[in-house]
Amino acid sequence: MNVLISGFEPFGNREVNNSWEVAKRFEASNEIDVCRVPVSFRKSHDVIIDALRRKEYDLVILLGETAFTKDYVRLERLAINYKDSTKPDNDGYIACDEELVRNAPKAYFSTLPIKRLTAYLKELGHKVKITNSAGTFVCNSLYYHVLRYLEGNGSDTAALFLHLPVETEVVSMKEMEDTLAAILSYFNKSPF
Ligand code: PCA
Repeated sequence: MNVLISGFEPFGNREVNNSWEVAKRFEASNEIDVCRVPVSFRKSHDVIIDALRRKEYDLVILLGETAFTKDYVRLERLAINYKDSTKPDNDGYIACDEELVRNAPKAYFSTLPIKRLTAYLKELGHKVKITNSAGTFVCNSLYYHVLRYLEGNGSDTAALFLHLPVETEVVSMKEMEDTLAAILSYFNKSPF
């Protein structure tokens, strides 16, 4: 099983990004490629789409961090064709009430059966929740572009975005890592 896991570089006033800190823990694993993505509306998806062009993956897990949730890892159900931000991305760009792609679908949904997956993770005691908005900043943009690319190419590659908390008091880094490992083992046992 070939898996691609991505995490973002730091942004805002943070010196690390938990998504990259977790992604890189999987660097040495067999069959897993890991890549670090810039927090850039313009460039983030190019990094992933280039990787998808070079190699066939069964599963792509995109990771990002969010300050809006402390108590659980968010399994993002969908991405919307929209960007709007109060803070600049790492290129200094502030999006204002814009579409990501003109005349394109309003949303794309994760191609994983995330209800089943979430139930499985909860049974194991992981702190997870399905959420229905990945926001309107770069994470949503990356997710939208990747899902659009996969659908447009009739790809069988499954994709999911996970938002990890910035704060690690309730959900530790180890717990985030274990949650991701559980998702991979679920996928291994019963490919979606
Ligand atoms: N979080 C931001 C972008 C990069 C990241 O880790 C977001 O939620 O859009």
